[in-house]
Amino acid sequence: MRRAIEDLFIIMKNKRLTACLFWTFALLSARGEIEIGFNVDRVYDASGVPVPVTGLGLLIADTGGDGFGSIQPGSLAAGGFVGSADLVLHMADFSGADGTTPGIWFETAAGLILSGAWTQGDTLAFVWFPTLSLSASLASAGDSYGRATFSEWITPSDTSTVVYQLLSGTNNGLFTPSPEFPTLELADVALKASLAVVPEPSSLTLLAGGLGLVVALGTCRRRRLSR
Ligand SMILES: [Ca+2]
Repeated sequence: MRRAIEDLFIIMKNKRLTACLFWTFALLSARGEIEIGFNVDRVYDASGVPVPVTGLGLLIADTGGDGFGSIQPGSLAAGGFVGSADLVLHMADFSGADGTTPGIWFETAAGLILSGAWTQGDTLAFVWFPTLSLSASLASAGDSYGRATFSEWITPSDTSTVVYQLLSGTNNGLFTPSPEFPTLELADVALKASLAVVPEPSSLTLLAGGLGLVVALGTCRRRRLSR
């Protein structure tokens, strides 16, 4: 009888362990990884020269739901934020395709997990910094960059894989539009790095304060002269 009771306890214990393992596995599966492939066939620097293979490309997500904000000075890194709460999902240089042809960014952001403010449906954008590199990824005021976004580039659901594309009218021919891979095709002029890193708000305040002082001094001088 005692042996039978002991056996029963062991069976119950094993069942609890099995149930525990099941729920742990279920929870891990629910937080599945996302994979985003991103193909860029040709983007340019501010003057229209294709981005060198050392240039920096970033895949970012609009986690704040307020669009993509102006980038301020600071170090760029995957997992960090730029603009207006825009999460950097992936960062790489332009050497991922053949390593020699400028302008091509061919990357897969794998192992991403939705967390914090980053949720399914958040719009994605591709950002490129022609003059920065992986070894010099500190954005300074005045650095030029480009940004492209498309309503069909959205954060997919858990455990899904997507591929998005950005093409130019005179691309390198490596990628072509495909219904499988939501593709934004733009004219070359729209693919130039025509934006610039803006000074930090504190510098702007100082600048505004400085301008105010200059105006005030000018007014005082005019008043003295008119007396
Ligand atoms: Ca935002």
